[in-house]
Formats: sequence, structure tokens, C-alpha cells
Amino acid sequence: MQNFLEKCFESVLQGSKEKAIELAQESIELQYDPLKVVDEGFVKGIKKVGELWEEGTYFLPELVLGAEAVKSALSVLQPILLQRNIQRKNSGKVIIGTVQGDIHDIGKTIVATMLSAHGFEVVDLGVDVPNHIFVQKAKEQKVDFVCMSSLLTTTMQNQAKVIEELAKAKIRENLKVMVGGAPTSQEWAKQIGADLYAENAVEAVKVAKSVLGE
Ligand code: B12
Repeated sequence: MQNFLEKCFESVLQGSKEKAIELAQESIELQYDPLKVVDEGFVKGIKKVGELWEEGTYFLPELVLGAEAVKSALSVLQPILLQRNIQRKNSGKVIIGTVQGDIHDIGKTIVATMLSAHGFEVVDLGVDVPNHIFVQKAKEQKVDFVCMSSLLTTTMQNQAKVIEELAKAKIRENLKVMVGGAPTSQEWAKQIGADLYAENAVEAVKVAKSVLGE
């Protein structure tokens, strides 16, 4: 399997959407653990692309192609991840989105998929979600969790602003706020008054379930 994961990793480094799709399909036929294929193959690849970009070896087009390769593989594997759905009992309603000014959606989509797979009812608001939309949707949908992703240090402040707006709308006490994304941390969550923080999608499920006493 290690060799196979290497190929997934390489497909992202090469920015090959076709190869990534082919490998994702092959992993289903081979009945490999889809989460392992995502995390240790494709996601590992995009993280490496990010490093190469940071050091100036890769440029924006390579970054975009790498991200497209991961997203294509994810769309093939998403139904399989959802099938893992262990207990389909309703674990609570969630809205999730990437905050205003931020279009990174790979991590957010993995978190949304994993929460769905574990029985949460998930409404994905997408990317670049205006602060007031989080509040409006939370109110309309009477959600248990508001989950916000941020990948940029310049946009993470919007997580704090949404929390303030939830309080102004007098619904802050009715729900839990969970934040995540690479620049965020447990400390950041505490600082802005978020209830929950998780470093990755598996942790996000654990943390959300623990609140419900599951
Ligand atoms: C792919 C990528 C892009 C793609 C995004 C494509 C897409 N559809 O998502 C593109 C090319 C579009 C892009 C654009 C930009 N990017 Co970019 N990008 C990345 C890169 C390489 C990978 C991000 C990623 O997908 N990681 C893989 C996923 C699985 O990990 P993740 O997002 O962290 O998610 C996990 C956890 O964080 C957590 N999580 C995530 N969300 C949530 C939410 C909740 C509620 C919870 C609980 C957990 C959780 O769980 C996830 C799964 O385990 C990162 C580098 C990096 N190492 O992060 C840079 C990076 C984030 N980008 C960066 C920058 C600067 C930009 C641009 C400004 C570049 C530019 N000059 O235009 C633009 C910004 C555009 C915008 N307005 O948003 C910087 C940010 C620097 C900073 N400190 O702010 C980074 C860190 C690169 C770098 N090292 O400089 N980028």
C-alpha cells in the first residue's frame, strides 16, 4: 500500500487531475481505506506542493493544479467515505464554511464529509462565506454547531467576528462554535471564545461527538 500512497502523492506533485482520479478509482477497487488514501496520499501531496511553493520551487499554477488534483480525487472518494457512515443516528445539525475572504476548501470539505459520515446533518455553505450568512443560516436552520475554516492569517479574524455576531443575534448560547484550519489552534479558539477546536477531520468528529456525550 505504501507504494500506492506514493503514487497518489506524486499525482498531486505533478498536478495531474487525470492520474489522481484514476488512482482514487483504483483505491476503491482495491478496497483501500479511503481516509488513509486521502490523508497519507493526496493531502500529503498538497502539503508538499505548499512547501515547494513557499520555498519558491513551485509557482501559483502548480499550486492550483495540485489543488485541482486533490479535489478531483476527493470527489471520487467522497461517496465511499460517506458509506462508512457507522451509525446513521442523527448526531446534530452542523453548518460549515470557509470564512469571508478565503477560498481554501479542501480541508473544510474533508471535515464536512467526515461529520456527515458520522451521522451529523451537514449544510456546507462553501467558501468565502460572509460573516452574516453564518449567523443567518445558523438561525434559520436551528443548528447545533457552527463550524468555520480559515487557512489565511488575514481571514482567521472573521471567525472571531462571526462569534460576536452570533452573540448580537442572541443565538450564541444555543449552539457550539468549532473552528479549524492550519493557522488556528486551541489557543486561538480560546482567545476568540470558540467552544471547540480540532486539528483535523478525525479529531473534529471526536470533539463534536464528545460535546453530545457520545
Ligand atoms: C491548496 C492551496 C491553495 C489553493 C486552494 C484550492 C482550494 N480549492 O482549496 C489555491 C491555489 C487556490 C490557493 C490560493 C491562495 N493561497 Co493557498 N495554500 C494551499 C496549500 C498548499 C494547501 C491547503 C490545503 O488544502 N491543505 C490540505 C488540507 C487537507 O489541510 P487543511 O486545509 O489544513 O485542513 C485540515 C485541518 O486544518 C482541519 N480543518 C480545516 N478546516 C477546518 C474547519 C474546522 C471547523 C475544523 C474543526 C478543522 C478544520 O482539518 C482539515 C483536514 O484534516 C496551503 C499550504 C498548507 N500547507 O496549508 C497554502 C496556503 C494556505 N495558501 C496561502 C496563500 C498565501 C494563498 C494566496 C493568498 C496566494 C496568492 N498570492 O494568491 C491565495 C489565497 C486565495 C484566497 N483568497 O483564499 C498561504 C497562507 C499564508 C498565511 N499564513 O496566511 C499558505 C499557508 C501557503 C504558504 N505556506 O504560504 N492556495
